[in-house]
Amino acid sequence: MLNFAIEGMGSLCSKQNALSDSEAEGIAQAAHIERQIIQETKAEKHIHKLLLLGAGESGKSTIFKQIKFLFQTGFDDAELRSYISVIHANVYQTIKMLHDGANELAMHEINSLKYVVSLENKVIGEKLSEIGGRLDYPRLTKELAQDIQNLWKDDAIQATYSRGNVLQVPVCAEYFMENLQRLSDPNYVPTKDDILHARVRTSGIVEIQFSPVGETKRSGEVYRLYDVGGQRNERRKWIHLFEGVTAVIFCASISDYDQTLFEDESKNRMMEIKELFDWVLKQKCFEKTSFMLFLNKFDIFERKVPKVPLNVCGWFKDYQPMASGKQEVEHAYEFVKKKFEELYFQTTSPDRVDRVFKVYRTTALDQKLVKKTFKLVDETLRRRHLIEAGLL
Ligand SMILES: Nc1nc2c(ncn2[C@@H]2O[C@H](COP(=O)(O)OP(=O)(O)O)[C@@H](O)[C@H]2O)c(=O)[nH]1
Ligand SMILES: [Mg+2]
Repeated sequence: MLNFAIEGMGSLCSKQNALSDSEAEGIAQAAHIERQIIQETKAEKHIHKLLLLGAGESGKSTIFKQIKFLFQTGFDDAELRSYISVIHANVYQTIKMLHDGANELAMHEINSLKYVVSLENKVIGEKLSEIGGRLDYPRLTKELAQDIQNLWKDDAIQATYSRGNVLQVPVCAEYFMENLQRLSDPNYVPTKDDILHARVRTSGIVEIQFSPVGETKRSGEVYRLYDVGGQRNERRKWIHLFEGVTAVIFCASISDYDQTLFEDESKNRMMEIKELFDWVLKQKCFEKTSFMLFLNKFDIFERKVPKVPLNVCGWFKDYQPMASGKQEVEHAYEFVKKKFEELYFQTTSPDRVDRVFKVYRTTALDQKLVKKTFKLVDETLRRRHLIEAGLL
């Protein structure tokens, strides 16, 4: 409309030659702004909106960081350094959790002696527990790192760590505990792996725009990926993002089948994931949205399956172990995958072509795998785009 009006005025001007310089300048400016809006709207249409959804600690932010490393500029020096305090906080919180957890188990468990911290580490433990409870943590000095390392190696703490599923010990615990000397170096700068392991509970919404880089050229598609907080109190913020979404990347941490929720310790995490996935699938806004299901934390799943039977989780209670070793892991994985597929096909009939559903086995820490997975996601979405446009 505005375009038409401006053009019309333009021809009128040339005929009558009656506009002042400032009026002409105003008109030219309006036309410029209008052209920009049209261009931007066109460009926006090319941008596919991708939403990372899933429960807390499912790996959403790790995938988001990987995208930043893989298809964007990565983290500059200041950003890397901003993770020092996060990583040190992870260390302090972990050691406090293990120390206090050991005390708790020593008091209430039948076989309680193995959770009693040795005499030589008792004082250190109390000191570290006090530090871990502060709002502000001190710098991680070499001396403190040594204390933490000594306590970490205590048999009682190790016994407690093996009960991590009931204590909410973060999955990054072991990684950081094994790197304490490096983390406490006065010139320490976090590495890529440190950043990927660092755990911050996301609050609010962050976004990143990217285009997956092909082997030789850039993909034509541009994606805008949104990361959100996963805990229950964060989920009401999600709704604002639900319009016009090309695909939801739903992260499900499949190693959580024997764990309870951070925000409600009476609830099994896998049951929460099931309900959440079902709820997301049923959202009206997502009727034509594709679903990329990332069955994440496969590395932990693989280590857990031989030790903890899948049927400890109510959703998997009909699971029958079949083999041992690698074969059993595959069997268990296929079972879990099938459960998610069944859930999907309860809400979406298999003959529906307006919604694409793909399942990927992921370990969000594995950069090569994430890159490969995103290329597959990109291919699927591009194909879908062409079909929609009637070109395939
Ligand atoms: N071992 C392992 N750890 C993972 C994986 N994905 C995420 N993590 C870790 O799990 C923790 C929570 O991940 P995060 O991405 O913050 O979860 P979010 O709450 O969904 O954003 C972080 O410490 C990550 O490093 C994975 O596939 N394997
Ligand atoms: Mg997060």
